[in-house]
Amino acid sequence: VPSKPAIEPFSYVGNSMPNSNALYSHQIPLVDLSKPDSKSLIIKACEEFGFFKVVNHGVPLDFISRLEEEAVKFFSLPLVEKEKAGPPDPFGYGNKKIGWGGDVGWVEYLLLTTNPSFNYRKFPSVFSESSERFRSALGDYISAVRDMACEVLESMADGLRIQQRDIFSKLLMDEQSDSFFRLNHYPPCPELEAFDDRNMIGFGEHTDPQIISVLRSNNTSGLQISMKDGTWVSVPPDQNSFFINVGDSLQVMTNGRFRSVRHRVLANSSKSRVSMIYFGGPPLSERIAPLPCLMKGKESLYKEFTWFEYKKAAYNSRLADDRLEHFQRV
Ligand code: GA4
Repeated sequence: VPSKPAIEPFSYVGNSMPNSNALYSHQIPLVDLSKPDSKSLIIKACEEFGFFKVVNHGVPLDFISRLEEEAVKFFSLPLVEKEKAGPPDPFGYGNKKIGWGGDVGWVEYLLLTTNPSFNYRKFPSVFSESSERFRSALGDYISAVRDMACEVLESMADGLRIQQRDIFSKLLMDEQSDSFFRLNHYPPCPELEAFDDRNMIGFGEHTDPQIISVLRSNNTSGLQISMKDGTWVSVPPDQNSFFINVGDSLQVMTNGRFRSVRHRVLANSSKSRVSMIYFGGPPLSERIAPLPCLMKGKESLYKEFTWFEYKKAAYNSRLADDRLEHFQRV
């Protein structure tokens, strides 16, 4: 009889092993950005899943491996060193605690803004003179991934037949854009080996509040997305590709045509997972509402809000909450 798990305060979830209910990668929409059919595939994926994988993304693999190397170096530091960059307020180093509502996960992370000067001033222990490598790896990676996210957003605008191609991408390119960057480390959780019917939450289920998120991980599994009917699907990891999430703000701007995808990460019993995510958000003062050109006589499903108002509400919520509920028209 297996004894009680050693780690208590964390939530275990049902009996779906990371791969027991896996759909294979061909069931996760795959978009080749170099192909002419990419626009229509992106639209279909955003409507059905709010999620897809991209290849031929144009981000140099060298940018990815340099940043991963620096991230691994950072997470290998003694805890006291990492804690010099914490707690996250919301930026900084965090361990197990996520947000301010009591959520926990089997994860440690570094949450940053995409504004480099802020990061360097605030976290001298991370971005010291001697770690010029970390600074430059981060700068190169973020600007390449932001460009790719903008290309994807412009394909979305084209696919939706919106005249102004940069209607979404201009929000990420704005100097005042409130975009975040996150490095996550999910350590292996050996206690899980004793059970073949248990999982531990690495990062609890949630939707991303922003417009678009671009995720890349090493070759360790763990990410799952929720289908419309609520079933969880494991996403096979692919370290050379990116995964795109539709965020709540894009769901609102498309008046619900695109779906903000619910997702979560399960801990692995033997392998570390390292992920890096760019969250493309609008300026704080930006008004978020369904685009009139997408309404065509339809009612707006949402009340208008500023990104600042939405974020304020988000930080008072629990990870799993439906944050759009308050902004829905009844
Ligand atoms: C989810 C998406 C991003 O990781 C994040 C998260 C943020 C945090 O970790 O501080 C939040 C979460 C995320 C949504 C609800 C609030 C805020 C934790 C939390 C409980 C950086 C973001 O923007 O929203």
